[in-house]
Amino acid sequence: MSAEASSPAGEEAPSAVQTPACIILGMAGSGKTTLMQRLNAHTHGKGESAYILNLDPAVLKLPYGAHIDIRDTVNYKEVMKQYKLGPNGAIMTALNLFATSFTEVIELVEKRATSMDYVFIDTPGQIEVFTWSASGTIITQMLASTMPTMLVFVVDTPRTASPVTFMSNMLYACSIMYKTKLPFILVFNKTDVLPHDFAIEWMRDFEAFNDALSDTGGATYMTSLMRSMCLVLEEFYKNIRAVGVSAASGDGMDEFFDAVRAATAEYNADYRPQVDRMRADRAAQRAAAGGGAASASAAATAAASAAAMRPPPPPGAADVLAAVAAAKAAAAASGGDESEAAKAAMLDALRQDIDSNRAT
Ligand SMILES: Nc1nc2c(ncn2[C@@H]2O[C@H](COP(=O)(O)OP(=O)(O)O)[C@@H](O)[C@H]2O)c(=O)[nH]1
Ligand SMILES: [Mg+2]
Repeated sequence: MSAEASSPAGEEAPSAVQTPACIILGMAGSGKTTLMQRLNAHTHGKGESAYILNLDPAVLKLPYGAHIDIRDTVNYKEVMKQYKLGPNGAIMTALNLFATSFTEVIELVEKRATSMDYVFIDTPGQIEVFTWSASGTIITQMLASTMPTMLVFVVDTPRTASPVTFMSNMLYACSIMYKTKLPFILVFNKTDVLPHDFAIEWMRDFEAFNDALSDTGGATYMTSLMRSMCLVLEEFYKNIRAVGVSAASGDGMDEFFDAVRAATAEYNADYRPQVDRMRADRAAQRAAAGGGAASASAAATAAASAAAMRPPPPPGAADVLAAVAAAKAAAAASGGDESEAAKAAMLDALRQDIDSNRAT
């Protein structure tokens, strides 16, 4: 941290952690947790190591040992009682509460990850809790600004064999990729039950998918909608990697790790430059908080040029990150506890999300 703050402006930021972090996402029951177990076993089998995070507060039993487990910080059943929430609201609130300490989690991961080969992150059963919540976005962005981060979208292959289901799964995956702009790996799981060849064929060959669609319903309005959607998806397919695995049998692991390497390279080429600009931005903010008028104006210039170069991050997370950075800087300037200040700011920013969640 201090090295980064003291590096002269314009100089290449010191290379951050190079360990790839895989955020495992997918619909409930797609096999995220089983895949986590498999990835953990596979890495250890190869004499490599992995740092494991569980972000599912509602899971009863984990088939792998987690280095960081959300359940150690937040009691999901208590959250349900205390905030009078149903299961989904409680999972989301638990994730929000956990996010308030995520600055510390990141510091820990950053420290440990240098001696690890991979970081794997399990997410809640219900995908939307992670992908469409403020805390999920913040957690993703914080990881992505620390190390090569990729999204691993797990699909239940046997349950996506109908063209219409396949299409809706792909559109969902596509929406998440464009929301985060992170490297994306599509994992067709459970290939022991049904091989994923059909999916790869549908992704590569528009006509083959069209034929499959025609077989299912004829010329209904749905199929014509699907055909237009297909054109949208062609672009998505070009930008992602797809592999078939069986978390149960361990098939396809080598292909998966090839995809992780490719996604890491993509992160370093496309996403890392944005992160470096953000780092410069943050260093400038720190300088502004701690220095005199001259450094403040230099900071303002640096921040303005960084803002001009970078595509706008999704709303919400950016505000929260800025609020946290400001609170930390203020605490540092006044000799207060930075970590407590960051926590309070994060909680404040997330409270809105908790409230809107309670209303539904
Ligand atoms: N046959 C088969 N079943 C699997 C595979 N992966 C997961 N499952 C099963 O799918 C169910 C849901 O798995 P889980 O990992 O809990 O899914 P999650 O909700 O996405 O974390 C469990 O019954 C698993 O045993 C697989 O590769 N093959
Ligand atoms: Mg799970």
